[in-house]
Amino acid sequence: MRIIGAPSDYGANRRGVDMGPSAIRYADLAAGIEATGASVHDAGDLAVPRAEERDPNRETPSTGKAKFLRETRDVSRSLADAVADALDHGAFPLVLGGDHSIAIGSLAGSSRGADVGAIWFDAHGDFNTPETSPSGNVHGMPVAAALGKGSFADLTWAKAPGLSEENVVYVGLRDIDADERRAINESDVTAFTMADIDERGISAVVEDALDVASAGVEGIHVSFDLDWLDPNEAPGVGTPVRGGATYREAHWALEAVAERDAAEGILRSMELVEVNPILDESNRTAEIAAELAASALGKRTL
Ligand code: 5AB
Ligand code: MN
Ligand code: MN
Ligand code: MN
Repeated sequence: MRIIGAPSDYGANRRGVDMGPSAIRYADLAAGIEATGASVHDAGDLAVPRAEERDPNRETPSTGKAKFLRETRDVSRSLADAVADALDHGAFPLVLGGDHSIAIGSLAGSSRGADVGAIWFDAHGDFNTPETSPSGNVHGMPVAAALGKGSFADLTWAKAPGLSEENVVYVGLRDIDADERRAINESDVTAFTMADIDERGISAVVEDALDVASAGVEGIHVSFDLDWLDPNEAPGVGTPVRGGATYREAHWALEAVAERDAAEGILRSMELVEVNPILDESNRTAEIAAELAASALGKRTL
């Protein structure tokens, strides 16, 4: 497997998330994955310019109020190439963010020349477009971008070639904007909220999510925003929302992904995003991210 760092914070409204890849590596990411029997090659970080040197509002007519869209495009393009290159060499791409805007690149790379599904573990829907976004922050837009919604339809780098709505599944939503809710409900994506987990349990929900994401495609991309967890577990995130997944629910979810992968070979690529070491407590959130990667890649208790 190949680790790819994407230290971009252009999609978030605050600095710090650019240090996520370092913090997750520092939390013994590679050793934890090697303990599963996988060999690890760390490809280092993509080159990302410093946000202080850039103007967030250098807009063009097509970018609307999306901030740093040009920088996001550049990072997304190089990340898409890095993910596609790993897959071409038979290596599993594990992408470390960075804010969630990097998922535009991961999805574009993972679905280059292949039909893929996606499971989105997140408090948020990330389904805004430059037209609907209340913040202008692109980390609230990557699902819409990858599906070619709104003005992203004109931006060829944003659309993930082999991704279709029918194979996109959310797990654990709990904070959606008004226009975003309308768009999700009108789309063909499948959305499980925290209330679904409360009612049915994490196990039933994740099994359903795996069925939907993997139906008729070559593999799935797992996009994991650490703010899916409850902020008491994972405080080092920029947009915390109460009422999130527990530590065990998060591990169980990714253990279920690993189990399905062992049976059907469906896991194609993964990313861990939104770890902000400035807001964290003793690197706790980065440690959880590193542990979760090992769970997804088949770490076993017995
Ligand atoms: B994250 C919000 N919906 O669009 C927006 O952390 C928050 O990648 C987006 O899920 C949160 O700005 C983005 C209010
Ligand atoms: Mn997100
Ligand atoms: Mn989120
Ligand atoms: Mn966030």
